[in-house]
Amino acid sequence: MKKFLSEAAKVIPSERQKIWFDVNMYAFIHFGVNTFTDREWGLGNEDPMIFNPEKLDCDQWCAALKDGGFKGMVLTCKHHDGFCLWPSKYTEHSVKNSPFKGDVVKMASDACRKYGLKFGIYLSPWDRNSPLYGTDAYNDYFVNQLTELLTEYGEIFYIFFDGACGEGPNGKVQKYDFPRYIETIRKYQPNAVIFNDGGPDVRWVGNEAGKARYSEWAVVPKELCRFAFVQTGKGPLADEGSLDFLHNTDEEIGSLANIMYSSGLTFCPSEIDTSIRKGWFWHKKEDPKSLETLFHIYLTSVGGNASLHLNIPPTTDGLLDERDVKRLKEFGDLVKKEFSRPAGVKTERIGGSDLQPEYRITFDSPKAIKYVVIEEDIAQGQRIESFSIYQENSIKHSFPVYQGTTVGNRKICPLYDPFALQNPLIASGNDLPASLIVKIKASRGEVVLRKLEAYEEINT
Ligand code: FUL
Repeated sequence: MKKFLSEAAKVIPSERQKIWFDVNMYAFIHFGVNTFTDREWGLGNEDPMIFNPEKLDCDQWCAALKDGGFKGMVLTCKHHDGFCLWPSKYTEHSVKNSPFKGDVVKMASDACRKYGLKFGIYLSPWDRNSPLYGTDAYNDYFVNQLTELLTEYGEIFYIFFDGACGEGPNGKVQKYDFPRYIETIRKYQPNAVIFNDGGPDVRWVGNEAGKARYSEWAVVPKELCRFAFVQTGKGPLADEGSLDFLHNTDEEIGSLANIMYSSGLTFCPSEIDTSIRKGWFWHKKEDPKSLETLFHIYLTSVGGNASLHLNIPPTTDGLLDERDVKRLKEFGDLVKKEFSRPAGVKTERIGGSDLQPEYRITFDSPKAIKYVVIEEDIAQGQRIESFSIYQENSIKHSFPVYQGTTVGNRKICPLYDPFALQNPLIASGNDLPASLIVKIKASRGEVVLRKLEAYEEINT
């Protein structure tokens, strides 16, 4: 057991996963024939003539994303309807036969570079237009299209593979050749992470509603991520049972109880993909989510050892909707403001053991602290299982003001939620703390923190 835990503590990210964790917040752009038919899933028989975004301006997209604090953009180059936003050599079902004519992938990737955003692609394996779908030749067609995107548009940081797999015109279901797709990506864009329901580099959080897990592990059983690189031997109970049931929709994935039954662990963090509106494509009647909802999604995704992939769909004009642009700016401003005043003048380890260290963050005077941010040095592994935060002020308190489980890349602990009532763990009438204690209560190996900071409340 001890040997397995120390192996689990040393499961580490690849270089490309480290880059992806740094990007941490990127936008999804769902755009295509569905924008013009007001649908979410196209049928594959749309006339390319309907695609005509007369005011298309990818600079406008990028400027709004920058205002929102996003560091990358992922474009739906081809959705399930098979319509390509670039003039692919391998099909007529693309922008080249639309009145628009231009190469949207080129315009979007150029704008990203101009604005310092990373560029990524979504290429749907499910293709309701291709006559080849459901045959072996479709995999060649798909790899050819993938190769065009990987070789003609500069650096790609991320590729999203949708798990959806429907019936083709010939009634057959396509068997996707994922190992070949992955090999193609590694060949042309070795730094790009691949998202798929179960990895290899980034996995789906299990819902599209923006809901994060309470305890999110990046170190997970290989049973969940069949293409990911396995870094440990089997768990102590692997021969006594199995993890056949494991799916992304489970609440418990990397927990101690589960990993004991695993035949090996891998590093595969999760992404929270959700839309700023109800749908993925633009529909005039839909409004953006509230600032409160978006901010909570931020706190639990970026602040919950995952990344946030937020969809903002362009309109039929080819511009981001002004309602969304306004919301993005409010969101970016709020995130900036909430984390603009670090309060600690001294952060030190004050005791405990390597597995249960205790830290103190001291302020120059008593302060109203709104958030504590804890980061593990994820490059060395994810280890913390649980922790508590205590206030130090004139009264001696032995109860915590915050209790958490996993940490990983970044844990944002809101002591006072800006949209909620009083934190029930903080008794009203307490005087403000002059310092905080962070106590790690359980971990799988020596705790190595990259950051420990408290942020003061800002009232203006
Ligand atoms: C899903 C798709 O079916 C949706 O249309 C959307 O693209 C979402 C991101 O993934 O599986």
